[in-house]
Amino acid sequence: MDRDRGRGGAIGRAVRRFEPRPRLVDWSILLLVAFELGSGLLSLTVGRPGGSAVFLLHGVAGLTLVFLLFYKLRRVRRLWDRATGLSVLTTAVALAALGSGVFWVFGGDVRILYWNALSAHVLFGLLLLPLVLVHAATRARPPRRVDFRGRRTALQYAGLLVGGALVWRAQQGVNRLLDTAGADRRFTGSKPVEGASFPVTSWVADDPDPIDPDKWRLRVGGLVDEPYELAPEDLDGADELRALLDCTSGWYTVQDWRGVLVGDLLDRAGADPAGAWVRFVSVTGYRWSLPLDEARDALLATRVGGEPLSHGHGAPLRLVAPGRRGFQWVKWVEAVEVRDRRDPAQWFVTLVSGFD
Ligand code: HEM
Ligand SMILES: Nc1nc2c(c(=O)[nH]1)N[C@H]1C(S)=C(S)[C@@H](COP(=O)(O)O)O[C@H]1N2
Ligand SMILES: [Mo]
Repeated sequence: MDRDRGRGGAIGRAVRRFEPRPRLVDWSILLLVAFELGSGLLSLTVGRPGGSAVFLLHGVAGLTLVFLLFYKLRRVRRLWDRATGLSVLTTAVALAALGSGVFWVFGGDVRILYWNALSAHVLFGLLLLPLVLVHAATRARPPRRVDFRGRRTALQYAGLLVGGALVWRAQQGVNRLLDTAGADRRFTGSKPVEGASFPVTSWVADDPDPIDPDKWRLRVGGLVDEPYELAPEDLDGADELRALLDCTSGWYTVQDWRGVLVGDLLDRAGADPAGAWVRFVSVTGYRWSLPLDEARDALLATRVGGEPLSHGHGAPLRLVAPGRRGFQWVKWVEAVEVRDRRDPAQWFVTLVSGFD
């Protein structure tokens, strides 16, 4: 308080006016960190602009968290005890999560092996919630009725959220003005990769040997009237699709894909009325399912940009699923299965696929 009074001025007054009661600051930080983790993880599944609010809320809540951390840090006393080490670590990881998020948004990146600024951000984000929980368990006091009392608290929070939203808005403007590498991000945060060559992205261990086309067959089956198999030459179709591949590691590319429409493959097998989902399975076990109607419009591609797929991009056959994030575009597909239900195990299977 004395410090602020000394500083006086409009900023000092605004800082004091919007400062919630200390216990509320603490508990709101916990809440916002949980929200960031939830919205961050959810955002990885969003590929269509209809879901862009998830990214907006994630950004606004993250920037609001900056204000709350500011309040929190200016009141911490320099009293060392057994829990101080953890408190310092928690603060460092919180700043790293916020900093790496903002750094990425402004076009920053660093690359170390598989890692980039966005994946570091996700890692810090995952570490943060358990740290904050343990920190809270050692330090926090339950909020009291009086902490919530009054219109003042509601107005303070409204003010802080509006502040977060304004900073978010300003961030967009600054990004555009300075024309940073973050300016042409998609709403998912991914940055463009132009041209015919784009990264090969696979999960850590999902790395099969090149597939011998003479031995490989595509199986179309499940809930169909007549299951059948196709060889590579039967799949070198003329259906074309320009589609955007958006990887959750932060890049996207628009390519012309060529192959066979899944709807045509299914028509040939004859539909069972119970069919509602279509599962695409890789030779590695990696798999993803799409609702039947969406799957019909997806493509199984043998070519990209007029050239046959390379092994890394999924030869002889890979799924092209417009509007879906990259991890759902199964590579090295060997089976298309019509099913009556979704496949919750796919989340787990894709994460561990390739590990023995
Ligand atoms: C697993 C957890 C998380 C994931 C997957 C995730 C994902 C993302 C993504 C994709 C962006 C880029 C959005 C864009 O370009 O507009 C982003 C930005 C950001 N994230 Fe996270 N995040 C996670 C956790 C967190 C946590 C815990 C915090 C806060 C401590 C946080 C704070 C931020 C901030 C401040 C930004 C920048 C927003 C902006 O300036 O517009 N994130 N995050
Ligand atoms: N079988 C299999 N398919 C996969 C993957 C994988 O690891 N295994 N990676 C996915 C991810 S995360 C992305 S972004 C795209 C990348 O496709 P690309 O390597 O052709 O760029 O493939 C997806 N399909
Ligand atoms: Mo990806």
